[in-house]
Amino acid sequence: MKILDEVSRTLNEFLLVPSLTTAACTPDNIDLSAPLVRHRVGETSPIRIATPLTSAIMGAVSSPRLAIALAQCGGLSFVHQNQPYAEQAAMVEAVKRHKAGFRFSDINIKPSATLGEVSALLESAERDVAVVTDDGSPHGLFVGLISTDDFHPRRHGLDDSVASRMRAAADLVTAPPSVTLSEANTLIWDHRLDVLPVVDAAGLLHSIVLRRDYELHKRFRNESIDADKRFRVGAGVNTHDYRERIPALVEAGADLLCIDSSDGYSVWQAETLGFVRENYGDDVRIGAGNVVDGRGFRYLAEAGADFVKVGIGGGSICTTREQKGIGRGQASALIDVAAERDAYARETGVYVPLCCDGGLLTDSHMAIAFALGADFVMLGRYFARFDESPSPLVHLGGQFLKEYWGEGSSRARNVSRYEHGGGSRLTFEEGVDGYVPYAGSLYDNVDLTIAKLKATMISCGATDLRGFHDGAVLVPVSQQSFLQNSAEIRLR
Ligand code: MZP
Repeated sequence: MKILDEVSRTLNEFLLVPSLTTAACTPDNIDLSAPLVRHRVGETSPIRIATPLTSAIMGAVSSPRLAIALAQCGGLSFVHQNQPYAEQAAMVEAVKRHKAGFRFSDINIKPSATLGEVSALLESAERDVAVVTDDGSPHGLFVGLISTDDFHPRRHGLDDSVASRMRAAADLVTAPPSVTLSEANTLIWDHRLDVLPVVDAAGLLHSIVLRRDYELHKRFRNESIDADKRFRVGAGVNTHDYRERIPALVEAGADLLCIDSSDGYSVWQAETLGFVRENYGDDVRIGAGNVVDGRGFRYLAEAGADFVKVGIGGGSICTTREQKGIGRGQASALIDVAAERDAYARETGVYVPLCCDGGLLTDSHMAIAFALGADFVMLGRYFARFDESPSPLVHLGGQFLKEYWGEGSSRARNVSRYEHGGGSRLTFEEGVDGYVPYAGSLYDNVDLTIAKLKATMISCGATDLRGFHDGAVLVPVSQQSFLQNSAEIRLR
């Protein structure tokens, strides 16, 4: 027997102490991009995401709709594996079928060009967006966006609030294709529009023009897309049917795989990783987990894992700690595993990224996780609350709620994740089936989370996540100061 010389700590038990904020620390200058897969130290990871958020490998969370929305915001979803592999592969295909992003035109377009001419130009060049460089008006420059095929707000990454602003604008003012870009600009500014719908003679939406400083412009630069202009998507696999499931997912176009297990420190995971390396070399990328200490990390890293997922028992719907007495506070687990990741990188010259999975209940928990060394985070409860998650929206006791259930609950019966040696039966539950407060659109909430993470990094004098971790000064909070952190308690 061995008893660790520490207390198991959660993310809630730490605060960040600010460091010097320099002139370089502005929101636009902060880089939240993260490596997803192993790479040589000093080189760039072959798969990176612009926003370090991934969605949990859960039936209540990661559907094609959520995967597309999250990819549009720069993150990545892992489609769940608790279903026949043909159905999971179909979900991956559904994400990959959508054409991603906007192709920006480098054609120099004059403000005197009509909307109809610009549209034809873009169509022939197979581009979606024209940046108009000078319209000579006192209002300055603007970006003209002309969609060359049917305009769908979702397909073009517009969230609900933007789509409704667009509908409101269409009630207010529209322009025919004969209008010049310069005239369109004047209309935009006179009517204070974000978007100007261009409507043809039959009254059908033909294209739209965006105001120059339109925030959408930035979002498209962040989208998680492949070289072939498809949204990127990940998929969960298990250690049982991987010989059939992995080829099906690879064929469907999955960009990244992850072994989905509540306890990843097992020979079965090494075997699954071995299967991938043997059959695909480095062409297929696969993460493993979950582990909570350096031993688990090293075992999986040496077995070839592309990233390692950290966290046992911390998930919001998880009862593993009560049922089996297994787990570790998420902060303690991260501190231990991040130290091992860095030691492994020094010894081998190979960096294996860490994913902090489970129990991230607030945006500040995410900030603490990054400060403690997570490269990216995986979230279940967070995404389950949004419009885009597949779970039903219900109205109970005057409140809007979304259903959310654990993979170890009787509802999910994810036996391949919660193997108890009971064959295809779930011998006992390790998760609950409940509700989370409905929180609206993923797009709006991810924007808010990004704004908060950037604000934290600014206070800590960091401009990227690695610098944030390296320079972070953290302090454990006492029970008393923990209580004082709550404004509600201070106000009593
Ligand atoms: P959270 O974001 O809801 O706190 O946690 C999500 C994570 O909890 C998942 O990514 C997974 O690792 C874990 N999970 C999923 N189902 C269960 C369960 O039924 C669970 N116990 O712990």
